[in-house]
Amino acid sequence: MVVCSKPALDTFSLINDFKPTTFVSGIPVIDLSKPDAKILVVKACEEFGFFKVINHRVPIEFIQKLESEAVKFFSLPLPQKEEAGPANPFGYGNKRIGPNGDIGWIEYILLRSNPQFISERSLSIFGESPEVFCSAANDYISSVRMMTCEILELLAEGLGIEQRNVFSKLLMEEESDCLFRINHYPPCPNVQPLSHPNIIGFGEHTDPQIISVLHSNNISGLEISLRDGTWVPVPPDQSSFFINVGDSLQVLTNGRFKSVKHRVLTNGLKSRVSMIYFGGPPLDEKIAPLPTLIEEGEESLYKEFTWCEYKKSVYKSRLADNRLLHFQKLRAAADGLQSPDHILKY
Ligand code: GA4
Repeated sequence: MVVCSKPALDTFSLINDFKPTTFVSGIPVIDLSKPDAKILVVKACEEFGFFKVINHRVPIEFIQKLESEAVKFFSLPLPQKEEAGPANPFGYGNKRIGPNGDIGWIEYILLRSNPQFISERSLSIFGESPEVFCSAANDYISSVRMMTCEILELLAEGLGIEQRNVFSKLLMEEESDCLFRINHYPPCPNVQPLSHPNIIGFGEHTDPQIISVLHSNNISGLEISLRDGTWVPVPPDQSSFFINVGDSLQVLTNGRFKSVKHRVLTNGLKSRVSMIYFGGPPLDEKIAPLPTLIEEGEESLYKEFTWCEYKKSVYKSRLADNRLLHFQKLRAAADGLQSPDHILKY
């Protein structure tokens, strides 16, 4: 069982290590139209678990349409937004993230990404005219899903795996458990550089799925954690997508790819809107290191689990918990086979 790392908080999470970070733009940028993309994506997943993609072929109109629908929704009066139903886990959420006391300066819509679910929930989100939101969300999601599968196939190729769709098929199955989240980080009135510099929008965490694909408007706030624990701000770029390796891909690659820890800081003046597609496998899918990725003399670092088992433990955890710890083989932890921030920090 996963044990909560901290008692439930009624206040906003605070960042203990706040210090002004310098502008760093060393984040890998992958041009999906270039032949070296498959090599570079593997490198980025190994070094950062994170990269930005350009030339992604997701139509800009799809992005703009859905973002403007989202802005319309978030501008509604609170009681109307609440009619979308509380996010437990799907629906409209305000400040509360997940079921275990995490809180952020955020409101959001969390949905399953399949068209039928989107269509049912569009009714409660946009009661009067759900069609526009529904078609905007479905166009966006299907196009982003195609790009995600292309990236997963590049990763398989780059890793030298014969079965090109070994990862992408997990997202293509009808039973795949993919989610879609639209976050709105309103300007945070309390942020005054000297008094309260550190109220957070979305606390540090890794994503449990295989891969996450994020688009945001041009407002900063997203940060990723490097292997040495340094937080690096990700300069926003609304013409690109940002890709996160999730816990499940870390396991499938036996720790070769790193599930990236990330967080979102608040902005004192401007609203940030982000849209994230989470690529998850079917509930009964077994998650374990791919045998072709276990080199001679190497062992599997993780116990096999189904996505359903992992999800159950995820929903018992707090955002900042290291959820993979419970699925790691003891030897792996004892031998320090993984980077110390995976084993020792929690
Ligand atoms: C993090 C990634 C996705 O946003 C999410 C989140 C989920 C939720 O908001 O309901 C969780 C979080 C996320 C991991 C730990 C649990 C569950 C909130 C939380 C405290 C939708 C997901 O799949 O896991």
